Amino acid sequence: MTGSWDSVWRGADIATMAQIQATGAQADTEPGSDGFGTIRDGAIAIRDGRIAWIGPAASLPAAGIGPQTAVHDLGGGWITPGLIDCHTHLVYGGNRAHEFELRLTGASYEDIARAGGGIRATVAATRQADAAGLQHQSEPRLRALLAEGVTTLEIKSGYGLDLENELKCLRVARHLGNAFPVRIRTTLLAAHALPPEFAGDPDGYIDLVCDAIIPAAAEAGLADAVDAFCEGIGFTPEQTRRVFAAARQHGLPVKLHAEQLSNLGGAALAAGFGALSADHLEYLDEAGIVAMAGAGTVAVLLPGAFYMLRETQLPPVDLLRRHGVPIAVSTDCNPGTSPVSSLLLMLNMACTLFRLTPAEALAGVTRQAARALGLQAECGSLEPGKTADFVVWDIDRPAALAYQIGLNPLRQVVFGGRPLPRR
Ligand code: DI6
Ligand code: FE
Repeated sequence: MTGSWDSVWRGADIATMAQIQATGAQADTEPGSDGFGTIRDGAIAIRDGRIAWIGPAASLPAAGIGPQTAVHDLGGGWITPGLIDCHTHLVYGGNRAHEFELRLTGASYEDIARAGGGIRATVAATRQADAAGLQHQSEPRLRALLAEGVTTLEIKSGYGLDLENELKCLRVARHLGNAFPVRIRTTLLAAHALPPEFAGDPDGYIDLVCDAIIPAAAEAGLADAVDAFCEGIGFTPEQTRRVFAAARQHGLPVKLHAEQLSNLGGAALAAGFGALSADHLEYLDEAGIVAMAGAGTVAVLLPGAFYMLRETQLPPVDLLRRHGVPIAVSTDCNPGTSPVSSLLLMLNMACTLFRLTPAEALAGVTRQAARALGLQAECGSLEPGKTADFVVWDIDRPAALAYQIGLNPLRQVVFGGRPLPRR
């Protein structure tokens, strides 16, 4: 090897979360065989912010450790990839605690939306805030996620609903990525709800989205993807198709809020556009699953929204498994249906509510979440060449991350090879 490493971290077990090859026998000592890609008593060597070597500490090539190499002896614990929250609406103004109260006395989410509350209430508060105010209101949510080891995060717009305010939200999201040690991907979700000024004219609003908002966001480099809410209280499949066609014209990949409250065939539509992900999916049917499997579209499950809405229809997890659809898990951090800023809690809920195994749930907030953002070559698992984003936890087995509620066992975050200041 040429030259020495910048740093080495050793003396912890590692859940690499690297993909297991489906074919070929897996020796017990190789990573991957337990679903966590475990390396016992492992070591990670870092150069230029990337993983240069990873394996059992006993096999670490001594030649890589030079006088400049910072060697961190951990003395136990577990290392996982930095967590990835691949579906959030983290940038918004105000809150909807009052609607929470209304829902507890019997009003449904759809009732409140039809009465002008819901998403539109947040739109009013978001439009009212300037960029600095919006950032200020969003920061506590971001800090909470970072405190639990999130190193990559998606943020959607969708509470501006006009050109100026959608771009404002995307700029705030980008700015958060510069101000905090986190990789942020932005998604334009202008087709989230009908703004009041377009009441009765959804097609007119979709014209604005396709002809003005998507082109402007693409031109300004403010969006990494385009999303829509395909639902009875959102937009029709035909309107969604127009949004996707405009995204494609501007070279932007798509994602979709699909089959959350009803089955409109949104997941299959999204798969037809090679979508990165289809999200929610409680009402997804097998035809949609087959389409997703064929397109490599990730199923993003959002147990926080399921829980808050007291939904009873479970996403078809067994069928997703059977068809080999990758499953990710995320907070859906938003003021209405998922006021959640804890990805660790989502690990627990993915297991208790959706019956994911702890290994599937952890893959859902690492490797599969990276895939849902098109970042699988960059992060989401600990392998040579990938960014050195990882977390050291005070746990004795990875399942503990999904097991404990309200206890944060995080010891240390390393982001792009740099250890972040301890809490
Ligand atoms: N589905 C959701 O769960 C969120 N948006 C969406 O399309 C809810 C957003 C909100 O209620 O503010
Ligand atoms: Fe959402």
